[in-house]
Amino acid sequence: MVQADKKPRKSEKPLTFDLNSYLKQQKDLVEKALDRSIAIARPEKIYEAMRYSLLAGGKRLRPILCLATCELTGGDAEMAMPTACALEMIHTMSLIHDDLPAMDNDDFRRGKPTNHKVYGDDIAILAGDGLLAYAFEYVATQTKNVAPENIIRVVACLGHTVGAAGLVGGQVLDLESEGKPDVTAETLSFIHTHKTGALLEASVVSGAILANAPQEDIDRLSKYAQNIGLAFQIIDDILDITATDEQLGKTAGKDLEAQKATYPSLWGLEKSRVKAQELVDSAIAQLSIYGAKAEPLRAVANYIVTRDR
Ligand code: GRG
Repeated sequence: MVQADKKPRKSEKPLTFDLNSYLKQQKDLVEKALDRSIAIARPEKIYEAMRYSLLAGGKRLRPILCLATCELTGGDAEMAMPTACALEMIHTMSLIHDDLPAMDNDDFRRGKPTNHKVYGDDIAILAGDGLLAYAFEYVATQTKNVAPENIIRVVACLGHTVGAAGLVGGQVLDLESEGKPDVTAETLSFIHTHKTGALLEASVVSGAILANAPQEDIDRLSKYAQNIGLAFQIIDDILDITATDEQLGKTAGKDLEAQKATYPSLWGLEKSRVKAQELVDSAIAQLSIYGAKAEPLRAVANYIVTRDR
Protein backbone atom coordinates (compact mmCIF):
# COMPACT_ATOMS: atom_id res chain seq x y z
CA MET A 1 0.00 0.00 0.00
CA VAL A 2 1.27 3.47 -0.84
CA GLN A 3 1.91 5.56 2.26
CA ALA A 4 -0.12 8.81 2.22
CA ASP A 5 2.06 11.88 1.89
CA LYS A 6 1.72 13.81 5.17
CA LYS A 7 3.02 17.11 3.74
CA PRO A 8 0.22 19.41 2.49
CA ARG A 9 0.42 20.06 -1.23
CA LYS A 10 1.06 23.67 -2.27
CA SER A 11 -2.52 24.18 -3.40
CA GLU A 12 -4.01 23.02 -0.06
CA LYS A 13 -5.08 25.66 2.46
CA PRO A 14 -3.35 25.47 5.87
CA LEU A 15 -5.52 23.69 8.46
CA THR A 16 -5.25 26.42 11.06
CA PHE A 17 -6.81 29.81 10.43
CA ASP A 18 -4.22 32.59 10.52
CA LEU A 19 -5.97 35.30 12.51
CA ASN A 20 -3.24 37.90 12.20
CA SER A 21 -3.02 37.77 8.44
CA TYR A 22 -6.83 37.64 8.15
CA LEU A 23 -7.23 40.75 10.33
CA LYS A 24 -4.46 42.56 8.48
CA GLN A 25 -5.88 41.72 5.06
CA GLN A 26 -9.43 42.78 6.02
CA LYS A 27 -8.19 45.94 7.76
CA ASP A 28 -6.25 46.92 4.60
CA LEU A 29 -9.38 46.42 2.47
CA VAL A 30 -11.44 48.55 4.84
CA GLU A 31 -8.78 51.29 5.05
CA LYS A 32 -8.77 51.62 1.25
CA ALA A 33 -12.58 51.72 1.07
CA LEU A 34 -12.77 54.34 3.85
CA ASP A 35 -10.18 56.50 2.13
CA ARG A 36 -12.27 56.42 -1.06
CA SER A 37 -15.55 57.04 0.78
CA ILE A 38 -15.12 60.77 1.54
CA ALA A 39 -13.48 63.26 -0.81
CA ILE A 40 -12.49 66.76 0.26
CA ALA A 41 -14.96 69.39 -0.98
CA ARG A 42 -15.96 72.90 0.06
CA PRO A 43 -15.86 73.85 2.94
CA GLU A 44 -12.58 71.92 3.19
CA LYS A 45 -12.27 72.22 6.96
CA ILE A 46 -15.24 69.99 7.74
CA TYR A 47 -14.21 67.29 5.26
CA GLU A 48 -10.67 67.38 6.66
CA ALA A 49 -12.00 67.04 10.22
CA MET A 50 -14.20 64.10 9.21
CA ARG A 51 -11.32 62.38 7.41
CA TYR A 52 -8.88 63.15 10.25
CA SER A 53 -10.75 60.91 12.68
CA LEU A 54 -12.12 58.40 10.18
CA LEU A 55 -8.65 57.62 8.82
CA ALA A 56 -6.80 57.77 12.15
CA GLY A 57 -6.47 53.99 12.43
CA GLY A 58 -8.25 51.80 14.92
CA LYS A 59 -8.90 48.09 14.80
CA ARG A 60 -11.77 48.33 12.25
CA LEU A 61 -13.54 45.56 14.11
CA ARG A 62 -17.07 46.61 13.17
CA PRO A 63 -16.47 46.62 9.39
CA ILE A 64 -14.54 43.35 9.68
CA LEU A 65 -17.49 41.75 11.52
CA CYS A 66 -19.94 43.01 8.90
CA LEU A 67 -17.87 41.66 6.00
CA ALA A 68 -17.28 38.30 7.73
CA THR A 69 -20.96 37.80 8.56
CA CYS A 70 -22.09 38.73 5.06
CA GLU A 71 -19.62 36.23 3.59
CA LEU A 72 -20.59 33.52 6.09
CA THR A 73 -24.27 33.81 5.18
CA GLY A 74 -23.79 33.68 1.42
CA GLY A 75 -23.05 37.27 0.44
CA ASP A 76 -19.79 38.88 -0.64
CA ALA A 77 -17.51 41.70 0.45
CA GLU A 78 -18.64 44.03 -2.33
CA MET A 79 -22.27 43.91 -1.14
CA ALA A 80 -21.25 44.65 2.44
CA MET A 81 -18.49 47.24 2.02
CA PRO A 82 -20.69 50.40 1.97
CA THR A 83 -22.37 49.28 5.20
CA ALA A 84 -18.99 48.27 6.66
CA CYS A 85 -17.73 51.81 5.97
CA ALA A 86 -20.92 53.33 7.39
CA LEU A 87 -20.46 51.35 10.62
CA GLU A 88 -16.96 52.77 10.96
CA MET A 89 -18.29 56.31 10.25
CA ILE A 90 -20.86 55.87 13.01
CA HIS A 91 -18.29 54.39 15.42
CA THR A 92 -15.87 57.24 14.66
CA MET A 93 -18.50 59.92 15.18
CA SER A 94 -19.39 58.38 18.54
CA LEU A 95 -15.71 58.52 19.55
CA ILE A 96 -15.43 62.18 18.45
CA HIS A 97 -18.48 63.16 20.52
CA ASP A 98 -17.47 60.94 23.45
CA ASP A 99 -14.08 62.71 23.61
CA LEU A 100 -15.59 66.23 23.79
CA PRO A 101 -15.11 68.28 26.98
CA ALA A 102 -18.87 68.02 27.64
CA MET A 103 -18.56 64.21 27.72
CA ASP A 104 -15.36 62.28 28.60
CA ASN A 105 -12.98 65.17 27.83
CA ASP A 106 -10.14 63.17 26.28
CA ASP A 107 -7.04 64.62 24.63
CA PHE A 108 -5.89 61.54 22.71
CA ARG A 109 -7.60 58.93 20.60
CA ARG A 110 -6.09 56.33 18.27
CA GLY A 111 -2.66 57.69 19.16
CA LYS A 112 -3.45 61.21 17.93
CA PRO A 113 -4.87 64.40 19.46
CA THR A 114 -8.66 64.19 19.59
CA ASN A 115 -10.75 65.89 16.94
CA HIS A 116 -11.74 68.86 19.13
CA LYS A 117 -8.09 69.40 20.16
CA VAL A 118 -7.18 69.88 16.50
CA TYR A 119 -10.30 71.54 15.06
CA GLY A 120 -12.08 73.01 18.11
CA ASP A 121 -15.30 71.88 19.80
CA ASP A 122 -17.58 73.47 17.20
CA ILE A 123 -16.04 71.71 14.21
CA ALA A 124 -15.67 68.42 16.15
CA ILE A 125 -19.42 68.40 16.89
CA LEU A 126 -20.14 69.12 13.23
CA ALA A 127 -17.61 66.53 12.01
CA GLY A 128 -19.46 63.94 14.11
CA ASP A 129 -22.81 65.09 12.73
CA GLY A 130 -21.41 65.07 9.19
CA LEU A 131 -20.12 61.50 9.56
CA LEU A 132 -23.40 60.29 11.05
CA ALA A 133 -25.51 61.75 8.25
CA TYR A 134 -23.09 60.56 5.58
CA ALA A 135 -23.15 57.00 6.96
CA PHE A 136 -26.85 56.70 6.10
CA GLU A 137 -26.45 58.40 2.73
CA TYR A 138 -23.57 56.06 1.94
CA VAL A 139 -25.53 52.87 2.66
CA ALA A 140 -28.52 54.11 0.68
CA THR A 141 -26.60 55.28 -2.39
CA GLN A 142 -23.60 52.94 -2.58
CA THR A 143 -24.96 49.47 -1.76
CA LYS A 144 -24.96 47.30 -4.88
CA ASN A 145 -26.48 43.87 -5.68
CA VAL A 146 -28.74 43.90 -2.61
CA ALA A 147 -32.54 43.92 -2.74
CA PRO A 148 -33.88 47.43 -1.91
CA GLU A 149 -35.98 46.07 0.99
CA ASN A 150 -32.82 44.69 2.60
CA ILE A 151 -31.05 48.04 2.22
CA ILE A 152 -34.03 49.65 4.00
CA ARG A 153 -33.79 47.02 6.76
CA VAL A 154 -30.11 47.87 7.23
CA VAL A 155 -30.87 51.62 7.37
CA ALA A 156 -33.57 50.97 10.00
CA CYS A 157 -31.22 48.74 12.00
CA LEU A 158 -28.52 51.42 12.01
CA GLY A 159 -31.01 54.15 13.00
CA HIS A 160 -32.27 52.06 15.91
CA THR A 161 -28.70 51.30 16.97
CA VAL A 162 -27.43 54.88 17.14
CA GLY A 163 -30.51 56.49 18.72
CA ALA A 164 -31.93 56.55 22.24
CA ALA A 165 -32.59 52.81 22.03
CA GLY A 166 -28.87 52.22 21.48
CA LEU A 167 -25.66 54.29 21.68
CA VAL A 168 -27.33 57.55 22.74
CA GLY A 169 -29.31 55.82 25.52
CA GLY A 170 -26.23 53.96 26.77
CA GLN A 171 -24.18 57.15 26.81
CA VAL A 172 -26.85 59.03 28.79
CA LEU A 173 -26.97 56.36 31.49
CA ASP A 174 -23.17 56.26 31.54
CA LEU A 175 -23.00 60.02 32.13
CA GLU A 176 -25.68 59.80 34.82
CA SER A 177 -23.81 56.99 36.60
CA GLU A 178 -20.46 58.77 36.79
CA GLY A 179 -19.24 59.27 40.35
CA LYS A 180 -22.06 57.19 41.83
CA PRO A 181 -20.78 54.51 44.20
CA ASP A 182 -23.88 52.30 43.99
CA VAL A 183 -24.10 51.43 40.26
CA THR A 184 -25.51 47.90 40.00
CA ALA A 185 -24.44 45.10 37.68
CA GLU A 186 -27.81 45.50 35.92
CA THR A 187 -27.18 49.21 35.21
CA LEU A 188 -23.64 48.49 34.06
CA SER A 189 -24.96 45.84 31.70
CA PHE A 190 -27.59 48.27 30.33
CA ILE A 191 -24.90 50.90 29.68
CA HIS A 192 -22.62 48.54 27.82
CA THR A 193 -25.17 46.57 25.84
CA HIS A 194 -26.36 49.95 24.51
CA LYS A 195 -23.13 51.95 24.30
CA THR A 196 -20.80 49.27 22.97
CA GLY A 197 -22.74 46.06 22.30
CA ALA A 198 -25.44 47.58 20.09
CA LEU A 199 -23.08 48.68 17.30
CA LEU A 200 -21.17 45.39 17.36
CA GLU A 201 -24.51 43.57 17.10
CA ALA A 202 -25.62 45.84 14.24
CA SER A 203 -22.34 45.08 12.45
CA VAL A 204 -23.10 41.36 12.51
CA VAL A 205 -26.85 41.63 11.87
CA SER A 206 -26.46 44.05 8.96
CA GLY A 207 -23.96 41.71 7.28
CA ALA A 208 -26.50 38.89 7.51
CA ILE A 209 -29.38 41.10 6.27
CA LEU A 210 -27.35 42.18 3.22
CA ALA A 211 -26.79 38.51 2.38
CA ASN A 212 -30.54 37.92 2.75
CA ALA A 213 -29.94 35.39 5.52
CA PRO A 214 -32.98 33.66 7.05
CA GLN A 215 -34.23 34.95 10.43
CA GLU A 216 -32.90 31.90 12.29
CA ASP A 217 -29.37 32.77 11.16
CA ILE A 218 -29.88 36.40 12.15
CA ASP A 219 -31.09 35.32 15.61
CA ARG A 220 -28.16 32.94 16.11
CA LEU A 221 -25.62 35.52 14.94
CA SER A 222 -27.23 38.20 17.15
CA LYS A 223 -26.54 35.97 20.16
CA TYR A 224 -22.94 35.55 19.00
CA ALA A 225 -22.66 39.35 18.74
CA GLN A 226 -24.28 40.06 22.12
CA ASN A 227 -21.78 37.74 23.79
CA ILE A 228 -18.72 39.17 22.07
CA GLY A 229 -20.07 42.70 22.71
CA LEU A 230 -20.09 42.22 26.46
CA ALA A 231 -16.75 40.39 26.40
CA PHE A 232 -15.32 43.28 24.37
CA GLN A 233 -16.40 45.80 27.01
CA ILE A 234 -15.09 43.72 29.92
CA ILE A 235 -11.68 43.52 28.20
CA ASP A 236 -11.89 47.27 27.47
CA ASP A 237 -12.37 47.92 31.20
CA ILE A 238 -9.48 45.57 32.07
CA LEU A 239 -7.16 47.24 29.55
CA ASP A 240 -7.99 50.66 30.98
CA ILE A 241 -6.26 49.40 34.15
CA THR A 242 -3.52 47.16 32.78
CA ALA A 243 -2.44 48.71 29.45
CA THR A 244 -0.30 51.76 28.73
CA ASP A 245 -1.27 55.01 26.97
CA GLU A 246 0.89 53.87 24.02
CA GLN A 247 -0.91 50.54 23.70
CA LEU A 248 -4.36 52.13 23.90
CA GLY A 249 -3.58 55.25 21.85
CA LYS A 250 -5.44 57.24 24.54
CA THR A 251 -5.01 58.09 28.20
CA ALA A 252 -5.19 54.89 30.27
CA GLY A 253 -6.69 54.82 33.78
CA LYS A 254 -9.49 57.28 32.97
CA ASP A 255 -12.26 55.06 34.39
CA LEU A 256 -10.76 55.13 37.88
CA GLU A 257 -10.09 58.88 37.64
CA ALA A 258 -13.70 59.58 36.56
CA GLN A 259 -15.00 57.18 39.25
CA LYS A 260 -16.74 55.07 36.66
CA ALA A 261 -18.28 51.75 37.56
CA THR A 262 -16.52 49.04 35.54
CA TYR A 263 -16.49 45.24 35.49
CA PRO A 264 -13.15 45.03 37.33
CA SER A 265 -14.50 47.44 39.99
CA LEU A 266 -17.51 45.14 40.40
CA TRP A 267 -15.86 41.72 40.11
CA GLY A 268 -12.07 42.25 40.30
CA LEU A 269 -9.62 41.65 37.44
CA GLU A 270 -9.43 37.86 37.58
CA LYS A 271 -13.18 37.21 37.71
CA SER A 272 -13.66 39.75 34.91
CA ARG A 273 -11.19 37.81 32.71
CA VAL A 274 -13.01 34.54 33.45
CA LYS A 275 -16.38 36.11 32.59
CA ALA A 276 -15.03 37.50 29.30
CA GLN A 277 -13.69 34.07 28.34
CA GLU A 278 -17.04 32.44 29.22
CA LEU A 279 -18.87 34.93 27.00
CA VAL A 280 -16.51 34.26 24.10
CA ASP A 281 -16.99 30.50 24.55
CA SER A 282 -20.78 31.01 24.42
CA ALA A 283 -20.39 33.19 21.32
CA ILE A 284 -18.31 30.52 19.59
CA ALA A 285 -20.86 27.83 20.54
CA GLN A 286 -23.44 29.69 18.42
CA LEU A 287 -21.26 29.12 15.35
CA SER A 288 -20.98 25.31 15.50
CA ILE A 289 -23.68 24.82 12.84
CA TYR A 290 -21.54 26.68 10.26
CA GLY A 291 -18.43 24.47 10.57
CA ALA A 292 -15.16 25.74 9.08
CA LYS A 293 -16.95 28.56 7.21
CA ALA A 294 -17.31 30.44 10.52
CA GLU A 295 -13.57 30.41 11.23
CA PRO A 296 -13.25 34.22 10.73
CA LEU A 297 -16.03 34.93 13.27
CA ARG A 298 -14.49 32.40 15.71
CA ALA A 299 -11.11 34.03 15.30
CA VAL A 300 -12.52 37.53 15.88
CA ALA A 301 -14.20 36.29 19.09
CA ASN A 302 -10.88 34.86 20.30
CA TYR A 303 -9.10 38.08 19.37
CA ILE A 304 -11.52 40.04 21.56
CA VAL A 305 -10.31 38.30 24.74
CA THR A 306 -6.65 38.09 23.80
CA ARG A 307 -6.15 41.63 22.47
CA ASP A 308 -3.81 44.00 24.29
CA ARG A 309 -5.03 47.30 22.78
C1 GRG B 1 -24.33 57.85 18.05
C2 GRG B 1 -25.73 59.91 17.67
C3 GRG B 1 -24.66 59.25 18.41
C4 GRG B 1 -24.03 59.93 19.39
C5 GRG B 1 -22.92 59.40 20.18
C6 GRG B 1 -21.00 59.68 22.49
C7 GRG B 1 -22.02 58.65 22.25
C8 GRG B 1 -23.29 59.09 21.58
C9 GRG B 1 -21.86 57.36 22.55
C10 GRG B 1 -20.60 56.82 23.10
C11 GRG B 1 -20.27 55.55 22.40
C12 GRG B 1 -18.90 55.05 22.78
C13 GRG B 1 -17.75 55.95 22.65
C14 GRG B 1 -18.77 53.78 23.21
C15 GRG B 1 -17.48 53.17 23.54
C16 GRG B 1 -17.28 52.00 22.64
C17 GRG B 1 -15.85 51.51 22.66
C18 GRG B 1 -15.51 50.43 23.60
C19 GRG B 1 -14.96 52.09 21.85
C20 GRG B 1 -13.62 51.58 21.59
O1 GRG B 1 -13.72 50.77 20.44
P1 GRG B 1 -12.48 50.13 19.73
O2 GRG B 1 -11.55 49.56 20.78
O3 GRG B 1 -11.77 51.40 19.11
O4 GRG B 1 -12.94 49.20 18.68
P2 GRG B 1 -10.91 51.51 17.76
O5 GRG B 1 -10.18 52.82 17.92
O6 GRG B 1 -10.00 50.33 17.68
O7 GRG B 1 -11.89 51.56 16.65
